[in-house]
Amino acid sequence: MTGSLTLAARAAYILRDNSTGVITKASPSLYPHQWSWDAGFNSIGLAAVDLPRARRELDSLFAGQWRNGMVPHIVFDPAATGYWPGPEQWRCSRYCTLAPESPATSGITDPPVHAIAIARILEVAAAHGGRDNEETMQWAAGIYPRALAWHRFLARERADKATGLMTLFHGWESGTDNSPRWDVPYGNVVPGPELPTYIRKDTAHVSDADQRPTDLEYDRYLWLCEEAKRSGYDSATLRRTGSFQVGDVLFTAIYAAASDLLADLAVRLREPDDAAELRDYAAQARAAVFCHVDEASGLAADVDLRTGAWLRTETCAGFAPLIAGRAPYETRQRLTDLLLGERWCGHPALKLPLPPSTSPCSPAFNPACYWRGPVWPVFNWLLTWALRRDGEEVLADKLSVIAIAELEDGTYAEYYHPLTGEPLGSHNQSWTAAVALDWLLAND
Ligand code: 2M8
Repeated sequence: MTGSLTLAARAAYILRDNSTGVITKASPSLYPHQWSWDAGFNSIGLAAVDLPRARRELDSLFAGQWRNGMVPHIVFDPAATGYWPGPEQWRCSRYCTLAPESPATSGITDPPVHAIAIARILEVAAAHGGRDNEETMQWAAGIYPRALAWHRFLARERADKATGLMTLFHGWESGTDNSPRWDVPYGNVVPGPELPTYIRKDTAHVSDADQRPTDLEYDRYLWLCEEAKRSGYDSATLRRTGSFQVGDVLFTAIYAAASDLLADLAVRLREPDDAAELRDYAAQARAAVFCHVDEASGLAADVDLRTGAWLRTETCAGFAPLIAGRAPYETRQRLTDLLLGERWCGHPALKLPLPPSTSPCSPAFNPACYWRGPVWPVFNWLLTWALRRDGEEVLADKLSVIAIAELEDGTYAEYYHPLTGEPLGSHNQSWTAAVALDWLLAND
């Protein structure tokens, strides 16, 4: 018990230390700004220790929302240095009238976990009762129209007509940047001579540059930023011109789950038309995810929208139907068996039975490199949250206990080596601390 309280206290200190007073930096030096889906997870962790700060975290993120409803993937802290590409590369308000001038933001988006966060914050507040609950309900009513505009933006501008999946124009939009799920579509991204020269900053913040994406990958990342900028940050133009266009099953599943929760909030706020609209978004997104389950592997497959080809690399995104919710019984059963089986958590070489970002059986598995193999605590949280939501408490509890055991060294790393348990990437990563807080405290 003392052990878990010490671990929780350390996690709370990390979130305090990473706070600028306005935002929570995704990590102290590697990511000194506010990332969109990190902010969602961070607010969930903050709810366990400081409800007003949890609410402020989402408020400060939505201060960067664009006039078309898009929540950008980064809201920049004007005082922070040391991250590249920064606001001077994106220059969003210069290239698109829909971007706010202040705060400066990036021009792409991130997985829509925010309604999941709002629902979790409301749950924690309801358990407190009294004034905390009232204030949080008032806050939820205030942020709701912004969250609705965000979900409408995705339905309007990103739902692919052919597959129903959410379209991404940059691997960063998936949050799983260099995952091998994107290797084939990235092969189509050929940086032109206009690619600006640049100096990477990220590799200076990790103990070994091999834990980060390669220089070729960074050329492609920057090239896609240039493409987005040239399109005026416009989805319709990018559908014609973008050299990277994928339908992402995990992003779509998160959207389905979040739309359902936002619909529940709409009901509480007596907005039945909105609720019906959001349920419809959820149903369509969920159906798209279920339609892309690969018969042979049992995992969901992304789609390269430029060719229509399914992308079948065995990554943790393949468990998307479990996140989407309401999966048909057989799909759910097969996926949980797969999760616990030898290709995933049951692989004999793993230090702990937790899902790596790529299956150790895949030829693409690289255990020390970023999204190509390490275990990501934040993904484990999403999975345990979804399992618990669907009544799979026993499995959710079992995975949470193991996921906490991985964090016992107190480094709160960004990701962990699945074969040795070594902490990798950034240490004191906010979302790792945040999910630990939720696991350790919020279910008490
Ligand atoms: C990582 O991505 C950023 C680019 O957005 C980077 O490498 O510079 C990803 O893990 C992403 O999912 C995460 O939101 C971000 C901040 O933690 O870092």
